[in-house]
Amino acid sequence: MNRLFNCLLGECVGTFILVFFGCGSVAAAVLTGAQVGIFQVAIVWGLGIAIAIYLTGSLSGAHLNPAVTTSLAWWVGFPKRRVLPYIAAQLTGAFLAAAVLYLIFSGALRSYETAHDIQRGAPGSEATAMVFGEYFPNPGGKPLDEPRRQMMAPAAAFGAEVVGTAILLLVICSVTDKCNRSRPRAFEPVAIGLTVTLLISLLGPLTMACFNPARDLGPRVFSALAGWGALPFSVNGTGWLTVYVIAPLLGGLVGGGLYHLVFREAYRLQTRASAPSPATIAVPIPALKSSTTHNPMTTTTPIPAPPSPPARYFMIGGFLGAGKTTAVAALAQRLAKDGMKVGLITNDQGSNLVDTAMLRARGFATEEIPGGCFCCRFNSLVDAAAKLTAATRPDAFVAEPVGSCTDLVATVTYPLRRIYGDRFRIAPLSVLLDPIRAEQVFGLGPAKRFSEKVLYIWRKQAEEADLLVITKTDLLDESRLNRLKNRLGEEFPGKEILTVSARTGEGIDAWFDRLLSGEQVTRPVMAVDYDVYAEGEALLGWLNATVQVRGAGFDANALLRHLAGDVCQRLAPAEIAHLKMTFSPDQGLGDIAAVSLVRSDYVPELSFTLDGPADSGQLILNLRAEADPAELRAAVEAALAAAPQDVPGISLTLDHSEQFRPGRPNPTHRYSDADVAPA
Ligand SMILES: Nc1nc2c(ncn2[C@@H]2O[C@H](COP(=O)(O)OP(=O)(O)O)[C@@H](O)[C@H]2O)c(=O)[nH]1
Ligand SMILES: [Mg+2]
Repeated sequence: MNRLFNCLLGECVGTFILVFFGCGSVAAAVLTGAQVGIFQVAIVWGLGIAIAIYLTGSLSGAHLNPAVTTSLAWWVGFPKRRVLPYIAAQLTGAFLAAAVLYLIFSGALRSYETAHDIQRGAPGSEATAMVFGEYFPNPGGKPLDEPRRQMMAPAAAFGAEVVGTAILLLVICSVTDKCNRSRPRAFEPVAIGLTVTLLISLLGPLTMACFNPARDLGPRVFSALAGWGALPFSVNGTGWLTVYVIAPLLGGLVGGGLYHLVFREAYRLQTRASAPSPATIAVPIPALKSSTTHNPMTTTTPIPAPPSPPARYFMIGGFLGAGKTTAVAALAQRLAKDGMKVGLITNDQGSNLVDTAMLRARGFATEEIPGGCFCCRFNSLVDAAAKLTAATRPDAFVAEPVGSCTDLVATVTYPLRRIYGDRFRIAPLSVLLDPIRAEQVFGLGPAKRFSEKVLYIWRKQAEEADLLVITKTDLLDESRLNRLKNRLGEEFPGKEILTVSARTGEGIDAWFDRLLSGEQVTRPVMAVDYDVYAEGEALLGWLNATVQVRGAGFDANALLRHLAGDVCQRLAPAEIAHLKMTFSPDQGLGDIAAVSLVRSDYVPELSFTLDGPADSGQLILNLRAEADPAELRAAVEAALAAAPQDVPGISLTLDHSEQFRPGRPNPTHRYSDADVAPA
């Protein structure tokens, strides 16, 4: 109830501000000559709309217009039961703004009427009634005579309002879509306001440019009560209904439909980068001297013609929960800021990745490789790069391998260099370390929580790093950080160690500068005991699930945090390596909530939050822990069943769930020292 009240307050106050500035600028222009020309009125309207959206966007979503509300309900799933309350609030806000303007301008109105011999309510008094409702053609402060009426047929006025509102809705939906990579982010309200400015500049002289039934009907009704009587409903016949109510509603549906059926998919395609390549060529892969496993002499993997210069290829490795996805997003942002187009590649043993959802929600072109690690799905990795190239021709790829994967140099980066050296410039391999987990491994902090075979993978990851990057340094004081650095120096002599915090930004630039300035240097291939590696991976249970959530105005942020804590408790004493969840509301335009838990003795942290309440949506859950997959499933099912007790009014349906232990790693290629000897 409280949330609905906030929404209605937002709509009422927002529409009040919009009409106050908008009709206020018309009143000032007509009655006092304050604004010279249509553009000055239009820019005040536009800025007024932007301010109204900034003020109320987080309360109600700032529809401020029945055409927006009905279009979102029709196309985007805005709850239908909220449509009428929203419209009522908008009409109330518009009516109140008209009343306040009337009080402020009543003296000016009277003087103007006296000076121009206008009798309020009599024919010709549309000259002043236009301060409130709208008329076609624009009276411009004068009675509408017959020759002027001839210039604007009702059908043309209807068409102008449909087209104007359609453009407005298309812009609103597109600039607020998180997958539209050229959206103006913090300036979304300004872009929407300026669109109205442009539309008024063009169509204002004709229909007065309504595009919003509340903006017209609220003040029109007020003017009828304030002395203009029946005139506001008779000057244009039934135009008050057809041109100023029906046409904007229709235009809203058309614009929303254009976005939903064409633009929305196009933005997602761009982000998914799954467009087929029109210009791909088949490249033979040369014979390899792989020391293990199958070695196809040729592949039909289509590789797009090489970009020039070769694309940069960054791989950000590290154990589960080390901070890889966070770093990948930060690196992608930095590369984009440097003017590069970026393609991201995520990877998992299963499907339905939280990481992919999070990176796409940030608007990055992201390709997901499910069903196995990069090393075992080398051709899929190359395919993913090809798809991204076909869609957006990135200058740089950033790949995040599975957090339980090691031996990436011998199985991924060296083969990439050897086979596709003309297409990729491979950056040094970064391996990220969560400092608290690292302290545990070295006995510097709380007791070890994983079995030795799992920690074998952790150590091998660190051993093969070109750059060892201690993340989350905001969690440690300087002395603990120095102690950890010294210990890492002893364990991995000669290794370049960097320290960063994505949260505070400390060290990030230095790391990225290092990545951008260097290329991977060939070193002897690391020895790996694949039996121990396989046993370590198999100790980790893996669960990926999707869940449908329904309710009425529930707090999705609280739901995620609660579920994460509950799953963790139910799994104890098994150690969680990473539990992450996203919630994507059905009625949203790309916003998501996300939570992450990286150790059983820690707290679930929200990395994305939803501003408002949700009614329904999809939850993606990824859980990796040292436990039997059946136990993971039982803990998740029990937590889902118990959730409605803590978040009343919701129902959760497990749509899909896969739980397993990763199979034995079986790399497509594995290079030996002989393969990588300098040419
Ligand atoms: N305190 C802190 N937390 C971080 C930092 N970077 C990432 N995290 C958190 O660590 C958790 C795991 O991060 P994520 O990037 O998903 O790790 P991944 O599993 O290696 O991809 C999330 O809750 C992040 O918000 C950081 O610099 N400081
Ligand atoms: Mg990740």
